[in-house]
Amino acid sequence: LPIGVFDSGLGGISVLKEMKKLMPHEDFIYYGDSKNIPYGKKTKERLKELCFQIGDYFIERGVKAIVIACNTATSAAVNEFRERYSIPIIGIEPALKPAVERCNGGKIVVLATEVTLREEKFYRLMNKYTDQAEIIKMPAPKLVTLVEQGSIGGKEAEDAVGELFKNININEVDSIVLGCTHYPFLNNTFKKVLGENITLIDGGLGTAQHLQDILAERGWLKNSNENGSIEIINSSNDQRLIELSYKLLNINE
Ligand code: DGN
Repeated sequence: LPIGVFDSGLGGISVLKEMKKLMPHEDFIYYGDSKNIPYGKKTKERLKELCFQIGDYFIERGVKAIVIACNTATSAAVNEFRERYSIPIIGIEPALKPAVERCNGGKIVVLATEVTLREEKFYRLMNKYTDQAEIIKMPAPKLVTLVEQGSIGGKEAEDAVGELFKNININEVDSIVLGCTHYPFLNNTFKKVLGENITLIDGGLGTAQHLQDILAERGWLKNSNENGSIEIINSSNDQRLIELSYKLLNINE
C-alpha cells in the first residue's frame, strides 16, 4: 500500500525527498494543495477543513499512513487527524531540539509561517528550551511564494533572504531552524547570502526516520527490491506545478 504525503503546495517535496532516500522501495502519493496556498495565514478551522479533504482522499486511495509534510497543517490538525483516521499519522514540527542541542550560547532563529509560530503547539515546544537558548521567531511567507514559482536560486531569492535577515547580526546566530517545508529548497541561497558556515536545520530527515520506525514496528515496510513509485497530484490544474514538483524531487543539492 502507498503512503500519502501532503502540503499546501510543493514544500512537502523536501520531506518526500528524504523519505524516498531512506525508503526507496515504498510507493508514495504526494498531494500538493497549491490551489489553497498559503496555509500560513488561514484560520485553524479552515485549515482543518482543507486537511480533512486531503486526508479523506488518501483514505479512499487506501494509503497505509499519512505524512503531514507541512508544519502549519501539523500544528492546526495533527490531533484531529489522529482522532479521525485509524492509520498512522506522522507530522512535522520545527526542529528546535537538535538546534538547542548543538547551540553554543548564540541565538537560534526559527523561520516558519505565522500560523506555526502562533499556535499553542509551538509555544509548548519553545517553552521547553527558553532557558537554554535565545530563540527568535520570524515568519517568512515570501520564501514560500518563491519556491512555488520555482525561484530557488538567483537574485530574487537572495534579496528575499537578505531582507529577512537585515536586522540580525548573523555572527550572533548559532543556527537557523527551517520550520516550513518549503525553505530547505533555498539552502544554497541561505548559505550564499548568510555565509557558508551558517547551520541550517530542518525536520525532513527526522520525519522520514519517524515514518520508517512506525512502519517497521508494524511490519508494514514494503518487502521488495524494486524502486517504489511516486505519484504527484496537485489541487490546482496548472500543469507546470506538476512539472516543477518532479524537478524539485529530482534536484541534487
Ligand atoms: N510548507 C508549509 C509549512 O511547512 O508550514 C507552509 C507553506 C504555506 O502554506 N505558507
